[in-house]
Parts: sequence; structure tokens; C-alpha cells
Amino acid sequence: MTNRSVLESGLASSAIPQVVEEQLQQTSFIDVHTHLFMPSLGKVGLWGIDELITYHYLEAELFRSNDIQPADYWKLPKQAKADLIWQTLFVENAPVSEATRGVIAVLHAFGLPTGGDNLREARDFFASQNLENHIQNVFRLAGISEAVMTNDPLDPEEAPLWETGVEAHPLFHPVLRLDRILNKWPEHWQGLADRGYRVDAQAGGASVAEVRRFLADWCARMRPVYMACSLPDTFAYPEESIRGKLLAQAVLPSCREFGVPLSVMIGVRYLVNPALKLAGDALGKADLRAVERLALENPQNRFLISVLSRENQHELCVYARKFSNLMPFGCWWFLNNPSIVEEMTRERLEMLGTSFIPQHSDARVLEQVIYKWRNTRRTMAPILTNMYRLLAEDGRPVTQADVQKDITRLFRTNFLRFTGAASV
Ligand code: FIX
Ligand code: ZN
Repeated sequence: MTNRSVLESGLASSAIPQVVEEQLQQTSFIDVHTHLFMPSLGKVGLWGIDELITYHYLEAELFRSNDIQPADYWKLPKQAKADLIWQTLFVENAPVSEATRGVIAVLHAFGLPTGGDNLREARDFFASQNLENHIQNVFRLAGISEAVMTNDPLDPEEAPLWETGVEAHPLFHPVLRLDRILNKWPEHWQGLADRGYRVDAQAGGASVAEVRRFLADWCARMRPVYMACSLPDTFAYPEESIRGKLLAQAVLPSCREFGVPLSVMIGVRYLVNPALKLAGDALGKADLRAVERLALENPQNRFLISVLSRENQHELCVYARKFSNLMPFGCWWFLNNPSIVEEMTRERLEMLGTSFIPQHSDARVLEQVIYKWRNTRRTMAPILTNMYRLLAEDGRPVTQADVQKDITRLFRTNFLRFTGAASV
């Protein structure tokens, strides 16, 4: 069979870019990790221009381009913070970083001025929005069908809302986030004790069973699609520590009991500069032998996994080839820059085929999903186009149905199958 006839039975090489572009645009993605909240969780959910501008990514960039000291910045009211960041990063300097360009893309998506010297018009626009309609519109503009939240059962603002009962929302999936229990037990065991769980500071006695009871109560209350925890670059497994004990004896068994994966996000160096608060975290290369042991010693557990260091990405791909209970997802946080997303995604396609989840937004402010998913589609298009061209050249015709199936798998079914979650 000549090359010509092989190509004839599939898409012509010149047609592949447009088909890829169309399928990326037509497929609604599932945003598997965000810090967005459904409306019934009230003001923990952030949206609007002042939240967009005071995003911790931009706060970190502010202190590089303005002499204000963090301590003085934190004293400012929200709008004054936003005005200072707008003036510094968008008026006095060109908004060329990924995060500043993102704000421009959001303003542009709503037909708002991107070059003005004040935020008045944008503030008026967002103030006039009805939240429910705005969410629908934002998800449509972002090309996502639903978002997975990050819900903290010990958060002083959020937890009482769940405990008194909150209305679920079809576009938002809950997740049980366990950082306070696994990473900050000394500060937070009292929170469980105050709620009637017989735990102690050493996680001794009935603590393990009581933490399992706590997780069972929250699984019944929240019906999470997965449990999750971010972990430091020093994370080790197994480990002689309260985290090691609670992870092995409480969290992993509970995940098996409720049939949900555990999402582990590894590589954070927390608050390397505490003065910057949320913007003060950094990253470190982790020893992924912890992942090897986690996957090997818990074959009945499924792990969504994201690692923060660029230097850990190749290892993660190799471990995912060894352990089918690992599902790599996203280009997390400091990796969520088009140049690195491109590098990671090419490597993952070459090593894992379409058996991974390329991206999540990690949006902390509702409208951020618009630019984060726009960037992802823009980065994915040439990567997938090149991949299909190579496949056709190697002798396998590529059809529109192939492209549609692969994109749906990457951005929807891998997540739905791995979690067992039901989509909207
Ligand atoms: O741990 C996490 O879920 C991180 O994504 C966040 O803590 C981080 O602050 C963030 O916003 C990253 O984009
Ligand atoms: Zn996050």
C-alpha cells in the first residue's frame, strides 16, 4: 500500500490542524483541580476584578516591580491592593507574564478595556453580574463542563457551612482536602477533638480509628470525588511520623472503603518567604521513591498524582508506566507556563500515550478558568497536530473520530473512569 493511499483513507496532513483545533474547541473539559467553590459556599468563592488582580501569583510579581514592603501591602484594603498591582504590573510595566496576560485575556473576553489606568469600568461590570448566570457564562467561555473544588473539612469558614448542610451544585464536584490533618496535625488535632473525635496530639490511642470515623462522616456529608493532599518536597513513604501513620492507617484505608482515589500533589516548600503569605510558597525536587512505595504497597488504592518540580516529571512518567494505579494529572502551579506545559505534555504523550490528564486550572478566582483553559488549548493544538502527522507518516491513517476520541479521553474520560465520578 503506497503512502498516498494510506493518507487518502485518513485525514490529509494539511487537514489535521483544523480538525484538532475544532475538536479542542468543541470538547468541554472537566477541570479536575480548582480552588473554586459552588455558590452555596458563599464568600469562600472568589470572583470579580479585585480578586483577579490580587491573585497570589500577581502579588509575588508586584513585590519584584514595586518598593512596597509586604507588611505595608497587607494593611491596604482589597481595592487599594488591586489598584496598586494594576498600576505597577499593567500600566507602568507591560503585562507579559503568564499571570498578567491572563487578566488581560479575561478583560478582553468580556469586552472590557485592557489598557486603562483604572479598574472602574471592570468593577462596574462585575458588580452587575448575577453569580449563577455568570458561572454558566464563564464555564462556557472557558470550554469546561464542570469544576472539581478543594474543600477543607477543618477550614473555619467553609466547614461550618457543610456541617449545617449546603446545597450541591451540578457544575461543582467536592473534594476532601486533608492538608491540615496530614501536614499540620499539631495545629489541628484539637479541631477534631472539639468535634467529638477521641484524638490526641500524638495521634495515639483511638486517633487512627477516630480519624477514619471523621473521614467517613465527611464522605457521607460531602460525597467527594477524591480525597487530596499537597505534600512537601521532603515527603517520604513509608515514614515514621504522624503523617506516615495517618496516611497508611487511616486515609488510604478510607479511600479504599469509599472507593475514591487519593490525589497527592508533591513538591511544595511551604512559606519559604512567610512575609508573602500565600505567595510565599516555593518548590523542591522530591524523592519519588516515596511514590514507588506508595503505589507498590497499596495496589488497591488509586492515586491522582501531580509533582511540582520540573526535574521530577520524567521520573513520574516512568513510574506511571510501572503502576497503573497512578494517574498523572496537570502541570501544577509553577509548571503552569506554556513553555513548560509544552515540554511536559510532549513527554507524557510519548511515554504514556493518552493515558494521563494533561491539565487542570488550579483557578482560585472564577474567571481565571477562561485564560487558563485558553492557554491549554493553544498549547495542545500544535502538539496534537504534530503527533497525528507523525502517526500518519508512520503509516496509520488518522480520522476525525480518532482525534475526537483522544481529546475526550485526555480531558474527560480518564478522570471519570479513574474516579468513578458521574459527569453533569
Ligand atoms: O496545594 C494546592 O492545591 C496549590 O495549588 C495551591 O496551594 C497554590 O497556592 C496554588 O494556588 C497553585 O496554583
Ligand atoms: Zn491547588
